[in-house]
Amino acid sequence: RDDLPDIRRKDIERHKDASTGVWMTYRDGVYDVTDFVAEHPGNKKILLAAGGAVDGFWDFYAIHHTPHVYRQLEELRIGNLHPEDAAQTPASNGSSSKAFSHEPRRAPVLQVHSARPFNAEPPSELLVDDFITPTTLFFVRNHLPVPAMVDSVTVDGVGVHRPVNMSVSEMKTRFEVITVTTAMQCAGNRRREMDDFRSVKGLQWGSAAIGNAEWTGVRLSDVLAYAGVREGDIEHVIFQGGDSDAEGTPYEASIPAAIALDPHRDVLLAFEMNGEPLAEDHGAPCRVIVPGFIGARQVKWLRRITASRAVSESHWQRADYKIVPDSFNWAHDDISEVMPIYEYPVQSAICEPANGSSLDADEDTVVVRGYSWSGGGRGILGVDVSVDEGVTWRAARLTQTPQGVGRQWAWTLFDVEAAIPSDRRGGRLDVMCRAVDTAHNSQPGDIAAIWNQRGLLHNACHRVTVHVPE
Ligand code: HEM
Ligand code: MTE
Ligand code: MO
Repeated sequence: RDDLPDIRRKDIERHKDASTGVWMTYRDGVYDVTDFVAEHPGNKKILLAAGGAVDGFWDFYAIHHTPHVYRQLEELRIGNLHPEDAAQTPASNGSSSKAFSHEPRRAPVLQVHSARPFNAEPPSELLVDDFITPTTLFFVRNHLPVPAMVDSVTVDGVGVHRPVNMSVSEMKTRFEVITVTTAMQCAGNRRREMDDFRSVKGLQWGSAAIGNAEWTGVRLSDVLAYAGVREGDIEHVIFQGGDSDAEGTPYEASIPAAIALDPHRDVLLAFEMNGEPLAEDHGAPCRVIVPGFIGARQVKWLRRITASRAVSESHWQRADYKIVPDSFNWAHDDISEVMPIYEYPVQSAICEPANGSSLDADEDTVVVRGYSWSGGGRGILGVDVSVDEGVTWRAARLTQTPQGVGRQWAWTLFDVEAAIPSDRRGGRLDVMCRAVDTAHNSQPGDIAAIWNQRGLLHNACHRVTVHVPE
């Protein structure tokens, strides 16, 4: 960037707090992040690099190595590191290789958003081929490196008069083992579309950060009852993962006690997915499954369960996974006061035809296939598809499995064959879908109504644009 001044390392080192402004470097760029610190999605961690280089930190927090983050960083650029200092900056030291020594092999078909920690989703066309998503196609959302094997789960906290420390094989002998089919969706699913509308911060997920699987395990309510935990004593149940950040802070999340203690909510300590022991990326040997909730509460590599009067103190519970409206001011408003997201609202998306694809030349109809789902155990009543900008809608055929009122945890697949309007020949066709759940909630028509700073819960009406040959 020739238009910007050269800045000496000594000057940068003098800018490490609010009084002087906070500067940092990445490669040979100098950035003023003073105003960005409060809204940084990774919270105050950014200050570890104040007055210095982020390169070494980003070895570990490699989620930053995406075009999306680089673009946001460039907006903060104020200069170039003076060539003499740049020559002396040690390259990144590779300190992360030890932290990432437990990463498993992954299916090459997955589209990778971040290699370290690993975040990937399948091509959405493949998602609708199976009602039960094959494990190798199931999206992976890791905030941190995959940990070394966790060997047991402990239960402690308020009201626990029988402390528990058990391995998976002990769980199997002590409690009833059940299998529950439920979809799991990341709260960031479809974020890329929201970002296209107006920039948001976070991984650029397409529409396949969702999957539907059979989970086998024991009921959390049984385990809590065994430990002596009773409703009324606690408000929340906290789950701690075996994965931790560069400073040793583990992944953690919590759910309301009323959900955790209710056997009808089917909250599981799961050790199998689709009839096989859990894969490493999905939380082996044991993870929490909270049907109808966003993925972030379903803690993988489960190590500790704590009965508590308050929500988890973790970054992911207190500062992330919250709907932050436009008007929220990061410097003055308190993010911990904002309600954490638990249940997912009603969602649907078209997987076939794929956005941007071309239809077959000799067809006069288009087959539209996709998924729909709603959180909180609400089922799907119907999915409609439109090929004329929403003027008329056609009901799709649904594939679903009956699970009982209020416990419709699995997703619903849909398909419909629609006639291609003749005036679309040789041009573009927009295909839209919208679902209605059993509480008669429907999807918002446009993104503007639900846009939020972190790009979460994007469930506005989905649209794909395809090319129609002559
Ligand atoms: C997350 C930007 C520096 C630690 C993020 C995200 C962005 C971002 C956009 C969201 C990423 C996503 O979810 O896709 C920046 C910028 C920086 C910076 C522009 C400028 C210098 C740092 C530093 C650290 C750090 C120095 C650590 C020492 C984190 C962490 C997260 C994060 C822990 C959360 C990751 C997660 O949700 O799993 N940052 N960051 N960041 N950042 Fe930074
Ligand atoms: N549990 C731990 N320990 N660490 C994590 O990073 N990610 C959460 C959740 N559980 C996470 C975790 C998020 S945000 C989601 S969407 C789901 O796991 C994804 O589960 P999957 O990777 O099995 O698809
Ligand atoms: Mo997530």
